[in-house]
Amino acid sequence: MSQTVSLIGAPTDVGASVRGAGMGPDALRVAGLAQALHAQRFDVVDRGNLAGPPNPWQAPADGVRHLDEVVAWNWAVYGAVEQALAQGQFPLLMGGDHCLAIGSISAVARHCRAAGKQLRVIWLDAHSDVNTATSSPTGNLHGMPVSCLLGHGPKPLVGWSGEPAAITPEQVDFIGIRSVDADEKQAIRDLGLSVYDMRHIDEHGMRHTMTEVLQDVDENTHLHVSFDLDCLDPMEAPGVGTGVRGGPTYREMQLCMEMIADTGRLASLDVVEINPALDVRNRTAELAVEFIQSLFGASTLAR
Ligand code: Z70
Ligand code: MN
Ligand code: MN
Ligand code: MN
Repeated sequence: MSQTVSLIGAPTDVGASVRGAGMGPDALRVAGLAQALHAQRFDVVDRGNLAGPPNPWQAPADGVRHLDEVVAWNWAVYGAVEQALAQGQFPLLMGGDHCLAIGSISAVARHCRAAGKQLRVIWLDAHSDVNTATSSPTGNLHGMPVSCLLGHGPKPLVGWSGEPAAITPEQVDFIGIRSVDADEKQAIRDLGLSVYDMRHIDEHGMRHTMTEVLQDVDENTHLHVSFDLDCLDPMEAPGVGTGVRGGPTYREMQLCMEMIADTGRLASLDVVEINPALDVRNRTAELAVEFIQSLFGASTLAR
């Protein structure tokens, strides 16, 4: 019986610094995501787009922008991911901005606890997304999802997994990081987070980096990948709101995806921060589809 992939669209940019990521789900559909997975012999169910409030485009209140809207969208995401997992399907969240990982990973964490699985999160990003309401220079919640999941975010966004924290610092590894705010640097040290920044990748290579990240993945591991497209170098992926130069190349990212696929333990995925308003002929969404194919086991020589 082949695995069913559940595509969940969350068309919003309420947590972002730039408008446009709300068009991400349709950009992925236009780029042929469902057809690509189907060609790899997966069953694909497109659940369509979730509904939620519009972006009010307000200044921060108590250090965060659009808290009510971010809660509403994440609540919808939480429900859809929970439902897909309960039905034995693979939830693939199509964002939307990265604040949506709060709902997605909270649902995954609850599922893992009930199923006795060991959750591991791989955070592919240019940014470390570990700001809090007090540390954030912008108030944008797409810069805070990791803190929320670790139990340090604004109260309405914490505790959704049924525990005070959805994940512990040991459960997450960051790959490709090259933009970290001053207070985030302190938080990374205080929390002991595993950050494989671009210098690490330059010095040790993607192969060595991913070997280290994946070394204790076993049969009982549920691997969740949270893929922010701005992880890539903007030369490869121009359609993102906050591109930072100096990211992984196409080849490095392909190897990263292939090595994750080789574990056979990938069980849920977020694809976020694609901004079609800033893209060039849907290149970034098409690139995302290629990487997703690799994550799902496509390789040059295997059938
Ligand atoms: C900055 C902040 C961020 C994504 C930008 C930027 C965070 N550290 N995350 N784009 N995906 O505002 O907190
Ligand atoms: Mn991010
Ligand atoms: Mn980012
Ligand atoms: Mn680790």
